[in-house]
Amino acid sequence: AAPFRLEDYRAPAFTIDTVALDFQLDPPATRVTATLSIRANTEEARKGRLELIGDEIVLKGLKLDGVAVPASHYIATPSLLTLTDVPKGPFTLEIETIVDPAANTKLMGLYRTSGTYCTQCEAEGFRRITYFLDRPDVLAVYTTRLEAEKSDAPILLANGNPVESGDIPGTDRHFAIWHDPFPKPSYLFAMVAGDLGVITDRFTTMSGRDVELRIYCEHGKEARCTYAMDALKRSMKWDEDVFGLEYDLDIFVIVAVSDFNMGAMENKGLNVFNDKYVLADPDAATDADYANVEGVIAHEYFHNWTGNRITCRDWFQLCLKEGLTVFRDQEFSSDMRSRAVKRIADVRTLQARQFPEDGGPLAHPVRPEIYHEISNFYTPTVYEKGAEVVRMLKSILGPDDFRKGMDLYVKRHDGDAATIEDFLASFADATGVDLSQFKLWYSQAGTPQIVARGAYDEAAKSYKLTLTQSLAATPGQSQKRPMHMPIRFGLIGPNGDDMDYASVSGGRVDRDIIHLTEASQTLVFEGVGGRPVPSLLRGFSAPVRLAIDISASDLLFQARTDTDPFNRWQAVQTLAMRNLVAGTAEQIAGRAPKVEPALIDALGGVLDNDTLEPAFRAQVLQLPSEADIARELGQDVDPEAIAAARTALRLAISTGLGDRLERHYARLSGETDFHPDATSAGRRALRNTLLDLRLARRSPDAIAAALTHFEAATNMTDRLAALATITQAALPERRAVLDAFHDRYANDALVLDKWLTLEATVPAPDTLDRVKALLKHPSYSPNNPNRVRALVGSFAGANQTQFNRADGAGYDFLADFALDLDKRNPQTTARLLVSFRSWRALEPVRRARAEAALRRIAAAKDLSPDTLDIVTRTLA
Ligand code: HT7
Ligand code: ZN
Repeated sequence: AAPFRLEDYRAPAFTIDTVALDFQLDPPATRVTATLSIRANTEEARKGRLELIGDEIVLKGLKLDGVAVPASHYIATPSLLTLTDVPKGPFTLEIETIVDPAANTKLMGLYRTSGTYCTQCEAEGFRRITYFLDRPDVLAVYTTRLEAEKSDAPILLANGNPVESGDIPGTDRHFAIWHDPFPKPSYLFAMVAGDLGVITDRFTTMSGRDVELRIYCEHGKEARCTYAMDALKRSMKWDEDVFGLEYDLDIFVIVAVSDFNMGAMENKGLNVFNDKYVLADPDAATDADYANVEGVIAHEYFHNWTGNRITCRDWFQLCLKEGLTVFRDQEFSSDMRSRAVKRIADVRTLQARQFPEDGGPLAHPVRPEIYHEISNFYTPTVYEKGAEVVRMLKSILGPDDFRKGMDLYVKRHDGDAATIEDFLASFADATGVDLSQFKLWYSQAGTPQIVARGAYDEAAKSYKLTLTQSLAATPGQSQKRPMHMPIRFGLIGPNGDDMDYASVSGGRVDRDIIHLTEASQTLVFEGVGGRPVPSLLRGFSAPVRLAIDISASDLLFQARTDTDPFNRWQAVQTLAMRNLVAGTAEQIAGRAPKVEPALIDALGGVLDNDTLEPAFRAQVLQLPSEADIARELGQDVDPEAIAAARTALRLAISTGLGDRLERHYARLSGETDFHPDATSAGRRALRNTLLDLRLARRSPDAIAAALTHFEAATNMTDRLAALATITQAALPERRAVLDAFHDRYANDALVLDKWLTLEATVPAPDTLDRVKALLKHPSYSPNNPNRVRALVGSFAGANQTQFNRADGAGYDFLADFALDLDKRNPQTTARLLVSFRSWRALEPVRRARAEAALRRIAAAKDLSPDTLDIVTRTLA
């Protein structure tokens, strides 16, 4: 099929003002009646041809202004309804369709999950419910009537406010009517019907309106929803305090379901969540789970303004809502927790997920300009890099002007389907700042590289800093232009404080921001009292790779003194990465690895520094992952050599830090009460990191400590950390602990996902066979995306050595699995295959085997558009 192109955008020919939906719910045959009030917008449209999009639906009836449309006036296929003779003036179209929720394994449109009816309409699911102008710039006011058997679905929910409900006399059916007064695109439509448990609360908005809050879940899991409810109320308050944005309906409903393709969905007034982002209690959820629940609840809630009240004109503008909303949820979590630790975690995720995308065949701009299948563009680039672009905008403008721009954006575009141009114009107009060069961040794919070179002139007391930016070619983009990058910086003086300087020339510097706008710029700082250690890209102020010629001793100094905690962490990571890259080369050459003493000193200094928060110390002590090292190497990647180098360095660090690990571990032990707050979580994180480092020695006492840690754990964070340590070390004891864990949580699917992930990520040669065996395990379910991602997704995405087995068996397994799953759930299949994205960077033997597996998939008949798109682009 032909691709969609941004340049081809045309405004819709018809407007749909209101939509009345009636659902007669029945598992294999739900009857949907959609009554649309429609009017033509253009002369062309007034000629009478109307095309409405469908997907796998069956038309049962069609009336125009109450009269059945003659067969000669329309053509209906499962994917298109064409009316050839609609009136010039406004008219009403009534469309009756039949859909089969029980057979819907794609989880798009109307489907069943654990006996509950549920919808997912973003991006193109509404067309699986009824024929429609299923595009985000068609905004309508929806009224939804649901009718179902009372015993099957006692709860009937839809967008907006409840209007009416009651029994259908003489039957065992009942109904509910919901009305959403805010015009919205079809992708924000939702309904849920089922037998569910609920918790309720209330929130009073800043203007004094009372809002009812409800969270629905499977019966028996209500107590696990209280943290999500708390996070929701904090999100509502934060959006008022920080952005002045208030909730607008009388009720806000969240429903947790167990079958869901993504994390959650921001449907107006009726958010539907993957239950893993709602349910949390200390016995079943880790600290990371709590943080995720908080972040995803906030993200979906924040969409109410950035996404719903202001939506996207077309799907090319996806980052308009997603990048901005990720930025907002990251800021919220930073305010709720430790800003520094959150920033490090977010940058780690960005580098692990987005950088490889930007550096491989699937690279695309934050605002793509072409796509075949939009569901493949819910990517780390659109989401996480999109958030980085908003963060850079804030750095360039400063917080006050950023807020002015946001206020103007909301004021101007409330009720609109907007574009990136609209967004940037709001900031430019509110502040007078020219953002035309900055806009390149939305159109140029790839991760820029900045090379920094500094020289101090003792006699002149001046410091010269040359910054050079470059951006490699990416698919479809061979020429790139220099971008506007905010480089947050400091010049660290001999006592560790940032030094003052008298003046600077060679570029614009505002407070602590260098505005890098040229391909190369040399800034000269005059009146600098001594040789500085440059601290560049503080807080990771731009999503770039920074190459800087800095000595190990300066990095050690920076790790000890930098006033920017992010760059303290970065200094240690840089030291570690240099060791790991060198260590990998030694492994390949068969030489013994050498360890940089400055790294052990830096780690020890951070470990012993009680003024630093434990969560931060834990982050510093965690080495770059095997995937990070592979990315840094960029070519001829040998995952076995990388893993061996990393193991050797961990051993050297563990030995180098010696009994300090035990001492700090003991100091942190003894807490039995569980609180999910960031401070308590930080102490657990540090203790668990220390346990893991101890086990790098594989000494009998370290093994015993890990087993005791597992047995004595009073919460899931500690229990899982011990289990991960034991399994990652591939200890023979792992089978017994994994089995014990499984048996303890045999009835808890979300916890069993953790178990499946641990099984799939053991770095041992028998893991692939174990994964294959687990596909038949009763705790695994082939149609549930969480189970699939936990087992197969973790194997392919997080087990570097075993997925990338030299014999290619890991690749063959994923190919076979994908070909089978593609028949049932194309979206989940396409996402799994992203694990192949860096195949070209592998050493030749593995590269050839990965390519053969990809080609086998590409050659298969009847591939879904989703899978075909990913495989084709990966091979291009
Ligand atoms: N806006 C939501 C996107 C989403 C989605 C997209 C494609 C297929 C299934 C989906 N479920 C949810 C999620 C979000 O960013 O908030
Ligand atoms: Zn989102």
